[in-house]
Amino acid sequence: MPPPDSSFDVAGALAHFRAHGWARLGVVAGSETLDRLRARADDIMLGRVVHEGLFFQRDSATGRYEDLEFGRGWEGPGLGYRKIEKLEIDPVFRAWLENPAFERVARAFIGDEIVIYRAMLFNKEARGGTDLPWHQDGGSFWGLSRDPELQIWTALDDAPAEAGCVEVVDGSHLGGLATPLGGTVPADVALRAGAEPRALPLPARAGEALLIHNYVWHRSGRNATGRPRRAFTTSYMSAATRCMRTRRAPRSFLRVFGRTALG
Ligand SMILES: O=C(O)CCC(=O)C(=O)O
Repeated sequence: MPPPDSSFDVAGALAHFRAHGWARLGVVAGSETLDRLRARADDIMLGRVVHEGLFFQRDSATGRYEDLEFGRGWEGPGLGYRKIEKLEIDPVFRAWLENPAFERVARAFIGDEIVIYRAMLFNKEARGGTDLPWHQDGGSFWGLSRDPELQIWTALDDAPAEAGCVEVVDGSHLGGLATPLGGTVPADVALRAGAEPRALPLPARAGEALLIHNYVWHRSGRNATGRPRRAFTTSYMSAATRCMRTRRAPRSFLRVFGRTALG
């Protein structure tokens, strides 16, 4: 399952990532790995593999982000789930997010003590899925002592522009948060920044990984290919990061990659 970790230009990818807010790591997953991850994604959506504690959200009926429903969890077998979170619970996805290529990137960017904030599937089913507007992954909504920066996104299927590939506003991470809350970039802010004409599509082949800065404005459209477009992403951060929420017990975060740095 693990990709050959020596074949990636980690320094080059991280230099691009720092400057642009995103970078291509290259093809990290071969066909066997992809088959295993895709099958696992479908088994989880179809209820053939069940884990206590996964977070599910179905696509909206209209494909519009504004029409999404919240708090409903798993709603029965089907492939129309927009996202599934807490996939670190699942051994197949857990093994993937700890693969040696990602370990090299995370150690080079973060250091030796690494935890994850989240590990999730972004799914756009063959019938179209849901639009995801410009957003940033951080801010007070995330409730952390400092915002994470490094997300590694793996295409489980080909994700050309027509499938709703990830799009970014190149370099927008350098401007910090659009709002203190983080999350969706308000429409007027996006308009003033000229986000639409600056939108840079990042089509990806199945197996390819992208580094996505938490603060880079990113979005994805609906899938018009008639084929599923699944992607798995993990947010890595320093183990020094603390959960600041007070209304419930603070979260503790899963440590990854063990404690010993790769030689
Ligand atoms: O894959 C997608 O459509 C969205 C990706 C994304 O928003 C993320 O990885 O944070």
